Amino acid sequence: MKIEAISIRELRMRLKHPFETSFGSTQDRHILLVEVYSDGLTGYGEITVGMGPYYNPETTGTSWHIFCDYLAPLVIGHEIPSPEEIPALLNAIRGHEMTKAAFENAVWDIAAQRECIPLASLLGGTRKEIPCGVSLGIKQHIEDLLADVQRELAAGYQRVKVKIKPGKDFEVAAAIRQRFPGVKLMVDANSAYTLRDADHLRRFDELDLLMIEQPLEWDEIYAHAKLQAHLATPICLDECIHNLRQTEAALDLQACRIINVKLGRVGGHSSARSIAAHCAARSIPVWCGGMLESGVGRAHNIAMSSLPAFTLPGDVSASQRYWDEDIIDPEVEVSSAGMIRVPARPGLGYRVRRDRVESLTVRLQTFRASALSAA
Ligand code: OSB
Ligand code: MG
Repeated sequence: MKIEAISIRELRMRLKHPFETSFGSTQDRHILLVEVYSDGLTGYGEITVGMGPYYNPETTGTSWHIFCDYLAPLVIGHEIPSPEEIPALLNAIRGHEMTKAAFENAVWDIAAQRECIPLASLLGGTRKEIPCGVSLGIKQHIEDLLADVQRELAAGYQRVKVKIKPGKDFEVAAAIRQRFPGVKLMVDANSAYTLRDADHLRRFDELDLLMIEQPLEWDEIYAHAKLQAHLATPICLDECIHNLRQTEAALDLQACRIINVKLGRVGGHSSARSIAAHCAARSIPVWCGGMLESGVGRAHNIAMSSLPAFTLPGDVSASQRYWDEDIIDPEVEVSSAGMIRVPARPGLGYRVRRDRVESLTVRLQTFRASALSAA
């Protein structure tokens, strides 16, 4: 397919509630949407970046810059045989995985529309519905968090993840375990600890957690191997994993027993699929993480989660947990059994609400193949 035009736009959307992690609190989201045009079709991707460089090094500002000044000129007017060729095409750009992922994923959306099949099927997905968990932010008062857990379990969610940070960790998880003895529970530290905290982290072994997510530094695989040898609780890596090579290294080093796959962090569907397949071959469970996405990013997460390797409930949950009004129709809904139905319509399987997208847009840049060749 020929990349005839591409655009990047920034939308402002406000989360219903602030979301706090060990690296900070977010409520106002600056959503970057990418649209790719080819053969009369439009594909959508979302750059799942945060406003500041706190989860990973990318920011809204760097994504805009890399997309407009480096990525768009590299791909505009190109004939792309298959979306799987895109990582090689973008290889010259080091890092900036979230920025590259949005473009690649939009091309996957077009490829699925061309074949008139759901994106999930094109990726090799087999699940008709996916199991869902929730990620709960840090709360000032433990009673508020316990009420959150109560509400999400009543809504049907199958597992609960709580954010932790030094000073708000063991007691928080212990209180949830005590109040909800049977709940599938895990914690996510977002890199808030170091190996010096190994004995402290070992206390979590009492709490029968599914896993502890990314306890140590965001770029440090080896220290996680030392920590995993010290803990009974499985470590799940999030921030550390950007590609298949790092996945192989982490598994060879026994730095974790579970991997959180995020489409943005690993650079798009091709990379995510290769990581998932590698983990499945080594009997390592994977699940789909979230980045407080709009409906577009969420729809891509649902398609990826339909792959057979995704055996654990992910952080993919209902639109209404985040937004008063999403930008897709229908919104993502979760059944009382805690499942999301994988759409059977072609492409992403949700209609992007153009009118709503336009009204939320604060900046827009478009690149056209014709304009480029005329210049
Ligand atoms: O570490 O999984 C994370 C949100 C922003 C940045 C990092 C993370 C998260 C979440 C939210 O946990 C998951 C969601 O989208 O609900
Ligand atoms: Mg995480």
